Amino acid sequence: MKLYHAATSVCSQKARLVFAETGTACESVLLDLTKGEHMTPQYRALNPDAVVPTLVHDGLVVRESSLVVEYVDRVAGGGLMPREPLAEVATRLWLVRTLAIHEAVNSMTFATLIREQERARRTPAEIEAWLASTPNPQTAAKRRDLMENGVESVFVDGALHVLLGMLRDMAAALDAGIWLNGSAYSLSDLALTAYVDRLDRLGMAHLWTGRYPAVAAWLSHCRSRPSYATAIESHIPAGAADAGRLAGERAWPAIAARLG
Ligand SMILES: N[C@@H](CCC(=O)N[C@@H](CS)C(=O)NCC(=O)O)C(=O)O
Repeated sequence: MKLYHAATSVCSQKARLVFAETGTACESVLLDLTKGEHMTPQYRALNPDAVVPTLVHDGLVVRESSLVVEYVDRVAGGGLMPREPLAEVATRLWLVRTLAIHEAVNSMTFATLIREQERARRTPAEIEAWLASTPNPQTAAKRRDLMENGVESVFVDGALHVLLGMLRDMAAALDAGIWLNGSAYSLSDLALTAYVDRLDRLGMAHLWTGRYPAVAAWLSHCRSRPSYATAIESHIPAGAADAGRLAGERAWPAIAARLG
């Protein structure tokens, strides 16, 4: 299997987790998104929207991180997909929901960290040229709004709606055990780790601390698994952690005001 991925992208972290959890070997093709290495014609032939991750196996191209994790687990024997029908459908629902959760986490990252970084390193004209190069015009419009309005963007309100729903439903599921499907770690936990981890790294754990202590405990259980060090922590450059937390902390009062 060959995995095209990027160091700090949340969906790449999610894809790397399944390789670490199942002990599956892969050929790694690390793309630098800041240098536009995902925009080349060669990569866009595999992934027309120019996003990571993409998995290639025996000529099969698998896009969408939820499909990547399900596929790799299945090839490895399916040990992370619950067999019991209710738990299986609950897991599949989380895998589907991560499409919206990804967009929400992406909006929060753009509204804070990426907005600060891009405004510091590019002129307004360069930012517009970068946004215009985004293949999907809807994504470009969303990012333009987030770059202009930061946490005042309507996309932040939409993101908070999705994320509060995720946290509420995670806390309810965690009533039954330390993992989302009870006593066994599964693809549900794997699929959500990178998103909740990113929110914490953006200084946004206020969304659950106090209100949903089970989510905080769940995150520390996920972080204590060896897969977390391999798939997430080891790819985060020194110094990057502080930038995210500081950007999120600066934005938090305005976000809290939107929560009402
Ligand atoms: N729903 C897709 C989302 C993929 C996605 O948006 N990936 C981001 C990184 S997490 C990306 O490649 N962004 C680069 C860009 O949009 O220029 C998935 O889960 O695979």
